[in-house]
Amino acid sequence: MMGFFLTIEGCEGAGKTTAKKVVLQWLSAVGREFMETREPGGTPLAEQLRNLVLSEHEESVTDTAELLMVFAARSQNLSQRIEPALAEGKVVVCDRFTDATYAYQGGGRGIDEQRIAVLEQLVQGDRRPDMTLLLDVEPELGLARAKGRAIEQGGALDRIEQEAIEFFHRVRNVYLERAERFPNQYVVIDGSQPIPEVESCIIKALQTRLGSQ
Ligand code: T5A
Repeated sequence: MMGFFLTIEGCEGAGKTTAKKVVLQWLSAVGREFMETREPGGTPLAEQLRNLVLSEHEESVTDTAELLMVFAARSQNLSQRIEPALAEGKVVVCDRFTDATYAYQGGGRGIDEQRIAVLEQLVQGDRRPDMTLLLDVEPELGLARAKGRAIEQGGALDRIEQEAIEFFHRVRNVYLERAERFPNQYVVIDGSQPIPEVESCIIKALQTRLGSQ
């Protein structure tokens, strides 16, 4: 069986974690082997890089340093976990991938798309997601949810979550532009719907793309 690379994307609080659970349950129910991971992260070293990206520092973090850290983490995750799992024919379910880099470092920070594309090619070669579930919500709603969850868990917002609302509007716009540009890859799901409706959209998309494999 061929491996399948599925990524889940969206702004803060769009419902990715909720979506991931539905995907994993569906894969178990149909008996498909899977491996789950997230970015930045997925390996011990990549998780350390994640902490560096998301935590606050006394010195300011340059946009280029942030970009390189997410790609350094990605290189580790690809070589240690993603490529081996795909080679074994598994479905890889990854919470965010390079589309997040285009959205956050490209849209949010304003780094030129061509510069990101150079690193994408260097780190990934021709590897691209087979399918991306984009949970789309207005940033105001997503951030309110993320804040609600942070309060519930007694945590604080991370370095990126503290950006101004305009940052997240730019992030969202890039995601939606990419969804239009790559219609075979993207499935856009309205993440502002109640959870049961979001779940049934996800299951429909999985049946369409993976049901016959
Ligand atoms: N990043 C990442 C980059 O800058 N560049 C990169 O290349 C990469 C890979 C990673 C951060 O790193 C950045 C982007 C991010 O800022 P993360 O943990 O992946 O962080 O992302 P977050 O967006 O912070 O993840 P969250 O956990 O906040 O959001 P989720 O997973 O989308 O939201 P979820 O499912 O936990 O839901 C949040 C709350 O809303 C409720 C849930 O119950 C939960 O309480 N909820 C709903 N409520 C009502 N209706 C619905 N439909 C709901 N769906 C969820």
